[in-house]
Amino acid sequence: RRQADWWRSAVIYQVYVRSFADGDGDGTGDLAGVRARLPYLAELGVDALWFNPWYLSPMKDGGYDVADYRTVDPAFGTLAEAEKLIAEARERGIRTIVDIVPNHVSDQHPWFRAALAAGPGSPERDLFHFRPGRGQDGELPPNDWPSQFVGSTEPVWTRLPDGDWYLHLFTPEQPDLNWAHPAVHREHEDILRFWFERGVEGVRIDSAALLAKDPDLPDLAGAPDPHPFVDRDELHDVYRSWRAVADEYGGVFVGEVWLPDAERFARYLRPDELHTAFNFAFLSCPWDADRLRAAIDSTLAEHAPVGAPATWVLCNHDITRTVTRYGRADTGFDFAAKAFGTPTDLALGTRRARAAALLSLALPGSVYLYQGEELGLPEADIPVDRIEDPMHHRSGGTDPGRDGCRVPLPWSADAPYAGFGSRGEPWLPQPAGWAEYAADRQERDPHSMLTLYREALAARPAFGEGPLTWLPAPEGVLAFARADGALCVVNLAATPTELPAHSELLLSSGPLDESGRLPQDTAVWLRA
Ligand code: TEU
Repeated sequence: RRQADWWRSAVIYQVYVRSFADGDGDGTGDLAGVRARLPYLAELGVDALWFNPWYLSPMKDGGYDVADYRTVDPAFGTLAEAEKLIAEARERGIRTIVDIVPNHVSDQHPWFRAALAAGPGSPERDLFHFRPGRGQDGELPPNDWPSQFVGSTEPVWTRLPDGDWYLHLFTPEQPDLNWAHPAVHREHEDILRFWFERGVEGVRIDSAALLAKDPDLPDLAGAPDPHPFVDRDELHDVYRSWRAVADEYGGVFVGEVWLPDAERFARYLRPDELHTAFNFAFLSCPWDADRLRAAIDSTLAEHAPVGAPATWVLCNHDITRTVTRYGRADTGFDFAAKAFGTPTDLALGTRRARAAALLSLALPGSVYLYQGEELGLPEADIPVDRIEDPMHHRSGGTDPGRDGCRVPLPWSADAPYAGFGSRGEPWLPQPAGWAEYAADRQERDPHSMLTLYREALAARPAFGEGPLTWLPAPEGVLAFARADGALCVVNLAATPTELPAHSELLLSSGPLDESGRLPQDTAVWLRA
């Protein structure tokens, strides 16, 4: 594989720093913790690490409220330590991807503080979206836009004592930047350079389809076309400029582009725009052979014309953990709208998650692996008085929010707090039984999720870079070959299925039956 094209088929591990590993023992994950666990990540076999925002932040939205992009939050470490981490990872052949949040900043960012101080009509306010309200006394928000937090019905406008309202698609502590202002463009290109110069090789772009706004900020009622804040054409000029910056450094982008329309999505992946974007198709796909095959086919079809590799995502820091999702009757349909107390069959979910891991790792393209997925962690029930996620608080308490997939990782079965930190209680409580998932225990277990992931990442090069060909298979069975002669078969049907004759078994997500057939919810990798 050409080094320059590493991102076309990489396995990228997502590090939610706050919950990954705690180096200083205060109960919050940090860069020291990540550095100490680099041997674990190298052993796992990942190609790159994507770090959720590690910048200075009041943490009103887990660091997606950035107060200063050029400072590492003191809870996580220092800039010097980030540079060390990037270099040490590279020595182990692991690349670093940082996360940029261009739609908004923290309300503690110097720009927003200056805008507040400067008052209505000031040039400082032009960097954001400040407007007078509607109604007799300006007491009504300037428009009817809905919150971009699933489950929240709160307004996206907040009124200041001076009468002005400001726009925030997420929380009030995350004011939206005005992308019609040239200073906003210059600042972000500088931020990209800042991190590329520190050895970063990739950048994730948060909420990548939301930044541009219609300057008139029209109501959504009346269905203005084009949409006033989703997928606007101006964005493509932004990403073309960013691409030119990335190309100077050989850096790559992955965009968080949530768009239902395949053709509109693919526009972000044109050769002079983003290299890749997250494909969330599996998150809303039920565990059903026909539906999965359709999701795979449409994903590959939408990427092919622009020549961009597909990406495969089973989970991230916003999504119900995979073993839990697959253990629920409504598997995958309702991944974002969460509910308390949904019945879950974890044994079933775990079997399916193991099969899904082999399925996604066998497909053409790159794969994102969210920390803890390799341990088969379930979604945790967080006691309501401990939930921090603003999504919960802004839903009026009806939505459990996303903390259930952000619980500090279990490293050692016999250590306090399952080896996360040592002195301080973890920032989110670990549920009973968490130590059973500890990495050190799974390392010694040939049937653990961790062992499966290690073996899969080691065997994955067998699939090569070539295209996918579907093979004839019974109802409920997915079978495909890749150009290099490796095969993947997944059985979702109740009846066990025969494996192709004269093939060598490379890896299996679970035991075959006594006649050597593949049982339900099991996947295998074979060499023809
Ligand atoms: O998420 C973007 C986004 O649109 C989310 O609201 C998403 O729809 C939701 O989390 C699904 O459950 C990104 C980040 O990934 C998220 O963590 C941030 O809260 C959000 O942007 C604001 O920066």
